[in-house]
Amino acid sequence: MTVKDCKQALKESIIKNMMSKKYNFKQAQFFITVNDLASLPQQSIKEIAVCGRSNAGKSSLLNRLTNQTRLAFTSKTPGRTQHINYFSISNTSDNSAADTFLVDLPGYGYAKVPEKIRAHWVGLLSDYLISRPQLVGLVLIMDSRHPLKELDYTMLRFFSSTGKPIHIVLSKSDKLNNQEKTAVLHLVKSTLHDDGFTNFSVQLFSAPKRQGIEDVESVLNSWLYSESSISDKECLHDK
Ligand SMILES: Nc1nc2c(ncn2[C@@H]2O[C@H](COP(=O)(O)OP(=O)(O)O)[C@@H](O)[C@H]2O)c(=O)[nH]1
Ligand SMILES: [Mg+2]
Repeated sequence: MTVKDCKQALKESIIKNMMSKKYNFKQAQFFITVNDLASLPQQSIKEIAVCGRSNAGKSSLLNRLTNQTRLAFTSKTPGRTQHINYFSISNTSDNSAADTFLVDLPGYGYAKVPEKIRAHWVGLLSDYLISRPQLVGLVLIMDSRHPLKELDYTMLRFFSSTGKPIHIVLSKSDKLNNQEKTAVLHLVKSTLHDDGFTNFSVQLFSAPKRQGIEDVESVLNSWLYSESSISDKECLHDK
């Protein structure tokens, strides 16, 4: 195979992936709830985790992404029920061969939870973020009016040590005017850049206005397909 042929094959495979093998997040199905790290699924199935401070808008984003009302369930004592919810997703139209998990991590930082319990959960979350080989990327949700709180930084630091990508979703963008939207995007990007973070992306999101959902889908798809496409390197080896 010549380099030209290989590049053509690469192009075709990327287009094919984009056209036909998109993950169908709308068909996400509830899989399991776990309360501790020892009970995490054993399967070597790719995972994408979603985390954020309590009230940042995680359930609203997951609802928009998956159309699952079960995800909307909010506890009467938020921040106390600390479950990790697994949802299976697939790139087949009928979800018949689920090969990825969307992992809904517990919200952190809820003020009324005793400090000891909060610290315990931050410890569990960071253990999961650092040591889970199945994890391919982290979606971190922050209220666009209150970005980059201390615990967000804690999560960012732990996860960025793995070298895996982080996608930051700035929620409730409908509460901002255009100038404020531009400003918060710039603030988050430049602050993280100055702090030495590299493998991250940032977007705005509004659940009621349904703005930004395609951007989230396209980032998640790029993570899920990044390993399966042929690389330029392989093409050159094939000369
Ligand atoms: N205006 C607006 N409100 C939102 C948005 N996302 C979430 N909310 C509201 O913020 C509150 C917390 O949202 P929720 O999704 O339950 O947050 P969670 O605790 O992170 O799961 C709820 O009252 C939501 O209706 C958004 O994009 N725009
Ligand atoms: Mg929630």
